Amino acid sequence: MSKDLRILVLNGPNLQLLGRRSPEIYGRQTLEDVTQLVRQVARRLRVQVDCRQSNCEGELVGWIGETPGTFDGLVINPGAYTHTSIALRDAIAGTEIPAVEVHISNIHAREEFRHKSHIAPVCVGQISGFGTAGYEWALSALVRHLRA
Ligand code: CA2
Repeated sequence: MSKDLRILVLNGPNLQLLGRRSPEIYGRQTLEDVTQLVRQVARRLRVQVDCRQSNCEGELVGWIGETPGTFDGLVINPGAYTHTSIALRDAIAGTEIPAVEVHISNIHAREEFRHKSHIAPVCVGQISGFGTAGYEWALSALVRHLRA
């Protein structure tokens, strides 16, 4: 019996607003709905998940820094820090944790400042534009990568 994989699922700034504002961009599901979806997928895949959200860059960096020995992989929607945070990128690169970046909206089809991700180059891959279903695919893609 293989050991359960432990996956940290991080959501960045303002994602606590999901389902309450801008449904034309982000849909109607709340962050709690996303967390339920991720937990359901985790049960099906037989992995452990810990879902957290923070508006604070330093807190996200701290959580990533604590992953060695505690988590095997990371699913992250860095929110607007995607486009600004070298600190988050360095945290992922520094811990060498296999990570998948997820976005609800298609960042490449939006304003130009959203086209650049500082995070994607240190991730296994990026899923963008499939709504909250992207979290399901990010988790299953990461688990498949970790088990390969
Ligand atoms: O599409 C995504 O998942 C984003 O990461 C969402 C970020 C945005 O800055 C990225 O460019 C793309 C914004 C998260 C804030 O979410 C809100 C939800 C409802 C109402 C207002 C903001």
